[in-house]
Amino acid sequence: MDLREKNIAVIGLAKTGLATAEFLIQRGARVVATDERPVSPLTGDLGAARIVPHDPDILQGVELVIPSPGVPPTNPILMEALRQGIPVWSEIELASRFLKPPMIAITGTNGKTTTTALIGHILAKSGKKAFVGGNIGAPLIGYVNGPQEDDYAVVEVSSFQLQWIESFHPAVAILLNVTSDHLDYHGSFAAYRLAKEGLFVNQSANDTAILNADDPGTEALQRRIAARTLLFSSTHAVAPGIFSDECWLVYAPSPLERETYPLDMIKIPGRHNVENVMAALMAVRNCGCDPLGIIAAVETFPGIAHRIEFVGEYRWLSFYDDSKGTNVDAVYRALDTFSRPVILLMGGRDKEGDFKALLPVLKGKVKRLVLFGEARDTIGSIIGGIVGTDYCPTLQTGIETAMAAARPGDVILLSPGCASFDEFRDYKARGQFFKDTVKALLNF
Ligand code: UMA
Repeated sequence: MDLREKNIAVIGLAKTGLATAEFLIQRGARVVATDERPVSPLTGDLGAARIVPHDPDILQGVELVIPSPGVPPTNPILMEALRQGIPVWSEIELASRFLKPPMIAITGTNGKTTTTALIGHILAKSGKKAFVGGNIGAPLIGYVNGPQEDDYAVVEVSSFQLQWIESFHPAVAILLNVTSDHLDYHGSFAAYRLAKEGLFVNQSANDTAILNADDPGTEALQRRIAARTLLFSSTHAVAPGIFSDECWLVYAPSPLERETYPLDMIKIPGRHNVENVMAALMAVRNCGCDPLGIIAAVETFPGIAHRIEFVGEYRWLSFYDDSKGTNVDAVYRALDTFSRPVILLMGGRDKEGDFKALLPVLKGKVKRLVLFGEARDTIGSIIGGIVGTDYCPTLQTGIETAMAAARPGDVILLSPGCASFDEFRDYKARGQFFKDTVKALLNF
């Protein structure tokens, strides 16, 4: 694809937008760039991009628009571009047109960062070179701007990125699960699911689709996709695919092949992580990694930060940081991993979460519910009072309240079920604040 002299608008100038503008400039495109926040002058090659107001008028003469993932479809520039029939592509759509290594793409409401990191970890331990990026951190567009010397590109993709694709085409595509999230962006659960399912639309019979047999939408999806499908299930036997029984993962890619893997190779907690490992395992078997190497790699996978991460123990109290749990299903899964009484810290900025879905687990698992931040009253109006509930303006006061209520043997879990933006830059900053505050309060 020749980008020379093409007029392209880049909307949003954080990680993705800056990397996109840099790529486009190096390919000879004429770039106008805009952000709703004031932007400091761009330096180096990026200085060639013209910073313009955040206004639909910038679209005059523009042939392609690249919005950052965080730019919602209701953004006036995007709406005007669509009205005028100007193509809108996400950065992954653009990047995929220049990508050389085969792509393993991972999406899902929960578990996609863990699964992406795990696939990268197994490939590396198996002696294969892999780029690991996308929604997990390094934008794919930055990678295609470099030498691309890896055997595989392992790419976490979000529904925001999938919203604006045309020809995006992974060789291996994984959909881990779909539960309610980002309804404020997509408008409905159906639209959210549709965006996620975009992962498979350009696949052919030579590609592989890895699907969760326990997800209610999978059967219908399977009928619509052209790729060879492998299933995973943590509840029943499936074929072709992988399932878990009491002690083993049983992988049967065809009627004549069967491999078993010990369940206790998985050190990261929870049934959801068994599912993540099953999906990752099929992807890396597809890349030729051998079973013994896979077992050794899974055994040494430490998990990812801010995902049910053990912070420390003090006077028989255990602290866990699940700041990455930004939707209701993630909270459900986090609670499911504990057998001890939990004091749950939930709150932040609501994304129209379906909080009542927590009702079945609250009574059995949660000893006290500490709601904090902007969404505290909204959450409280739905699930407050089922167990003892506190309302705190900030995470700091929430932590202090949780500590005051705790007794030896309790778990204090931050699993917010909401976005962090009411108080923090992102979920990482929120998780780090939790860890630092807990450590300071306890004088670790
Ligand atoms: N902006 C506008 N106009 C708007 C809205 C935003 O100009 O109408 C501007 C903001 O002022 C800001 C920029 O756009 O300067 C922000 O863009 P962004 O939110 O897309 O930020 P990036 O730094 O580019 O990060 C994005 C992903 N962010 C989101 O999806 C919200 C990062 O995922 C991703 O790691 C990064 O690209 C690299 O691929 C974060 C995330 O929260 C971790 N993802 C969601 C999730 O995992 O649930 C999907």
